[in-house]
Formats: sequence, structure tokens, C-alpha cells
Amino acid sequence: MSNEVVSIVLGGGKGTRLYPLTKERSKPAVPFGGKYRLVDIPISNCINSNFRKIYILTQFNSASLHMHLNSTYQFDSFTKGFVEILAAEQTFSHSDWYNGTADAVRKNLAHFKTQNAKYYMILSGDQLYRMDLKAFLNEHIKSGADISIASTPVNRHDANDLGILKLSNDGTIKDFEEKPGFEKNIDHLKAPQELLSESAINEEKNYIASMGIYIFNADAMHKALDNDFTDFGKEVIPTSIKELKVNSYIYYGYWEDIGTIKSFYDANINLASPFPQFNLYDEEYQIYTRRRDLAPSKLNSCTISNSLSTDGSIISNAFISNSIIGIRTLIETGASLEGVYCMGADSYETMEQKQENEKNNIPNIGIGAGTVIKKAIIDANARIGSGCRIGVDSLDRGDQEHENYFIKDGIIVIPKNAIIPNGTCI
Ligand code: ADQ
Ligand code: ADP
Repeated sequence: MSNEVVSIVLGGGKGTRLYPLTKERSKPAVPFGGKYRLVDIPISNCINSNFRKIYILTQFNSASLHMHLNSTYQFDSFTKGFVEILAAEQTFSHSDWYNGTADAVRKNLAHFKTQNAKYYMILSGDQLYRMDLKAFLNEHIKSGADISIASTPVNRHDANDLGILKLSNDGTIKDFEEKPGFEKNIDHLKAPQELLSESAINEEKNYIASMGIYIFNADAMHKALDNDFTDFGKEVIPTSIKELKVNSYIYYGYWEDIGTIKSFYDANINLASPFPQFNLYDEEYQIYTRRRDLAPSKLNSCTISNSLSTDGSIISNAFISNSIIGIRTLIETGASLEGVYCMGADSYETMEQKQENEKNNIPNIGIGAGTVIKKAIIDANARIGSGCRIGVDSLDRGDQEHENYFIKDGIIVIPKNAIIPNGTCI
């Protein structure tokens, strides 16, 4: 059965919501959890469910995405698995970008058809969850539906920017409203109580929202895209509900959209809390990533609480709380980090490079001595000088864009390769 499924990960539109993290890389390649990349989450869900024919649709194919996927996901020659990037800019017949999710899938149908799949599993590239996709497929087959939508109970507030399903008592979808907003009365979309779990009822999660994860029978997909619809949520799903049998599969586990700077930051920092909502330590259902063979982290006289420190870091005399220290992060003596996601570095600088930096008055890659940082994302290879104060003194946390830093939703983002001179205050 596993070979009959082609999984398609929607790897991002223009990447504006996660900008500037997507400034120099495609969204699936954005580092997550100190050592992973966003794309590792949907791919791990597929692999753990034994679905190994995986395509990643992305607007542009960054070198780091390519390297990451090539060096991480190699299946042995006895399985028919692959992870392949289909980037908009690379196709021969279409040089333009994908105009939405449905357009992205349609433009690649020729590739998918070569697999003779019976089912297409469409996954979103910016969500944090751990789901048994095989159970989802089994339910889809059992229901006899043409299309199944994975869904989850949400409250009225969260219903605002999600696709809301109106279910009949047998779980069939009768109506669908994409992102109803706050103002509209959507009482008529409330789920039948008998379909909801007790905890959902107690938490007033009365609406069933689409998780943007779909299973299509192959012929239903070909039919549903035989038009010029550009988007699944806005057009394909609402139309299919009228013409095909569309079912809902209700999932009750943790599921979070991490497609904005705020949700991305919160989800990362939450991983470091004592009882995180998403467990990275589940060996049965692990999240895979590139095996790097880096040296252990070296922690010299540090005070560290509620934080994750990943491989290859060297941290001296630092105070770190509620933070994630990504691979190869170098933190100099006396630095203090609170609520910081530090993505780390692609490589260590040599002695010669450091001497050259000094000559040119450029800080080394990492965090300089005595620097204090609060509530920030420090992207890869950033050079933060010594004695800087970032997010400590300034009260203005309104959205801003500067050459070397951005503020979005109150979170300071230092972009990849940025240079922050000694003594800078942000
Ligand atoms: P959104 O997540 O807002 O809502 P969309 O912007 O279409 O929908 O994104 C879905 C996924 O596709 C994301 O991972 C996104 O990055 C990616 N994507 C967007 N445009 C793309 C493109 N041109 N090429 C490739 N990938 C692209 C959807 C549904 C809602 C549902 C929510 C759940 O429409 O009904 O409730 O997901 O998060
Ligand atoms: P990152 O997670 O930032 O990509 P990696 O640990 O994967 O870092 O790789 C570190 C560096 O090694 C990358 O910047 C890249 O230049 C290089 N690298 C990784 N994989 C390959 C590869 N397959 N071929 C060539 N260079 C690679």
C-alpha cells in the first residue's frame, strides 16, 4: 500500500510570512529546533508512516535545501523511496512561479503521474505535528471517499484564519468556509457534539478546521485540477465538496502552524521548555535530519536553564535561559541570552580567518563577549560583536526593517550572515 502513495510537500509560496528567514533560502530549508530544517517535519511524518515517495514543491531551490535533502534522505536500493525537489524556476514548460498551491501541484502532475500512484498525500511545509499518516490513509480507504481532509477541533478565535468544515454526523463534509475572519457569524459551521472529544468540548473547540493536509484518490486529483484553480483552500476544496465525496479525518494531537515569525519563534522556544508540546525525544516516531558527526557541545562555566544546546557549540561563562543554541554556535565569555533562538553556523572559522576579521574590524561568527540578547532569532552565520545589547533597552518593538535587523511581532530577527559591530544597541 505504501508504494501506492505519492506524498507532496507544499514548500512555500513567496516566503513573505517568514521573511527575512527566507531571504536567502527556500522555506523548507529554514533551520528549526537548533539542528533540523522545517522540511524535516513533514518528511519525518511520511517516513514514520512508511510513505517514501516524497516530492517537495518549492518556489526556488536553494543550495542549502538541496544539500540538506541529498545528504539526509537516501533510501537503500531495495525500497522505491526518494525525496525530490520540484522547484518552480526549474521546470522546462513553465518558467513562471507557482501561482498558489493547486497551481504548484498541477504544474507537476506529469512528474507525479510517472509513479502510477493510487493516492496523493498533500502536506503543508510549515506545520509542527506528529501524525500517523497511515491511519489517515486507512480511514480514507475505509470511508470510500474521493478526498479526505485531515482536520482538528479549534475554538472561534483560531477558526478565524483556517478553513472550517461543516460536518454531518457521519463525518462527511457538507460545507467549507476558507478563513472566515473574526467578524462573521459561523455558528452554522459548529461541529456535531457527538463527533468531538470531551477535551475539545471542554476547551470550547467547537469548530473543525482543515489542517491543510489532504489525501486525494489519483483520479479525483486529476479531475479536481482540470481547470485553472490556483489554490486548494480557496477553490479546489470548496468546489470538490459539491462534486465529489469528501471526508474529514479528525486528529486530536498537537498541531501548530509555524509559518509566521511569531508562531515559528514560539514553537521553537517551546521545544526548550521542561514539558514541551512537541516531544523531540520520541524514539518510536523520531524527527530525522542530517547526520553531521559534529563534536559534542562544550559548555565552560555556564548557567543554562530551559534551553537546548545542539552539537558542535562552544559556550563560555554565559547565562542562557529559554533559548535554543543551534549547531556550531560560538558564544564568548559573559554573554547573556534570554528567549533567543540562535541558528548557529555552517562552519567554524579558522585562526587565519579570525585574524583577518580582527584586521578588518569584523566580529567573528557567533555571539561576542558580554553581549546581552533578549527575545530574538539569530539566523545562521551572523556575526554579533562584543558588548552589544539586543532587545534589552529599546521599548519600540513595532515592526521594522533595517539593513542588519528586522523586528516582526515584537521579535528581533538578525538575518543570515549579518554583521552587528561591537557595542551595537538594538
Ligand atoms: P494556508 O496555510 O493559509 O491555509 P496556503 O497559503 O495555501 O494556505 O499554504 C499551504 C501550504 O502551502 C503552506 O505550507 C505554504 O507555504 C505552501 N504554499 C503556499 N503557496 C505555495 C506555492 N505557490 N507553492 C508551493 N507551496 C505553497 C491552508 C488551507 C486552510 C487550512 C490551513 C491549515 O487553505 O484551509 O485551514 O492550510 O494550516
Ligand atoms: P547546514 O545545516 O547549515 O546546511 P550542514 O551541517 O548541513 O549545515 O553543512 C555545513 C556546510 O557543509 C554547509 O554550509 C555546506 O557548505 C557544506 N555541505 C553540507 N553538505 C554538503 C554536500 N553534500 N556537498 C557539499 N557541501 C556540503
